Amino acid sequence: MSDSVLEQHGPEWLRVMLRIRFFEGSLADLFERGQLVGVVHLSIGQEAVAAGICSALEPGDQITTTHRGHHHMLARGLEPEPMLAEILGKATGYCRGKGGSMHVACFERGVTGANGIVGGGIPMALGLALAAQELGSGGIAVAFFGDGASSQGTFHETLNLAALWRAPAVFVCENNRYGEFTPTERAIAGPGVAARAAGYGIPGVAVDGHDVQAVHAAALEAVERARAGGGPSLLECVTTRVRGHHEGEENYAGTYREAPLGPDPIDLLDAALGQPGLRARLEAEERELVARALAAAQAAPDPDPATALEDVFA
Ligand SMILES: Cc1ncc(C[n+]2csc(CCOP(=O)(O)OP(=O)(O)O)c2C)c(N)n1
Repeated sequence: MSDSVLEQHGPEWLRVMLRIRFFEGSLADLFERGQLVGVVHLSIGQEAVAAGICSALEPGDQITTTHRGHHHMLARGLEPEPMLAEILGKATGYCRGKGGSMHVACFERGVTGANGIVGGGIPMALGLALAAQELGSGGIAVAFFGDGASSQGTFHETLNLAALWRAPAVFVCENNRYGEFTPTERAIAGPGVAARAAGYGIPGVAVDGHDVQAVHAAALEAVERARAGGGPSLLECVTTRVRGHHEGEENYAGTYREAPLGPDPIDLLDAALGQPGLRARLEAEERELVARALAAAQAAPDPDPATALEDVFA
């Protein structure tokens, strides 16, 4: 990676990664205090994947994400306040409080949806890519999914069709080395997720997902290929899930982790940037932004029960 790429994107990467860290830290606190209803899956430790991929996209591109998707949405430019409102079930949330953490969507910003179904977003991204191809919009679609999802039928069916149809899509596997409580080596056959691309005759690359520069460089290549009509690629970002599978996992904590945690992606970028004072300034700004967003989201009204059947399509 050239220094100019780091200069161009580095401060924004650092900002967005800090935003994600504080945003999710506030969710962990809320959960611990019993103020967050339902299940929440955090991406702390995985911020570089979201920042590196989303900074390679254009405004008209689209993403699909998973049950663990706050980082993708924040990196795509969704605002912390309506996201927090959505997660808290408030009327001012992106989906008027009816979606919650696992179903945030914002079509205007190209976030077609989080998804509680493991592997569910992968075929959706193919549909989005085909629509872009058909309409000649010039856009591409990115599917984010976990290592666990890479053994789902949806993954294999989608890669097969995407390769056949040269769909403008990038399939990003965020390999955080666990599917719930099972380490990937006990769940995934063969030489790894990236190698699965060979079965469909498309490029498959594995990168260090803690290193935002490496993620971004690989993403740019895949995105440019897709946009230029060169078809889809598979990108495996090997990263670390620092928190449990979901918050409140205390029954299992410490019982299944075997490998040590990877490096902190924020520390890595901070060291690469080598700009004393930048991190402290951005930390203060982002901490404040998230605190304000949380206060506003908490003060927002609950949805009116009379609207319960609005926005219901099936
Ligand atoms: C089709 C389906 N099967 C099982 C589940 C239960 N489940 C929720 S998350 C999860 C693990 C997914 O692992 P991975 O794809 O690696 O994503 P990660 O949680 O590591 O981000 C499972 C099995 C589900 N939600 N959907």
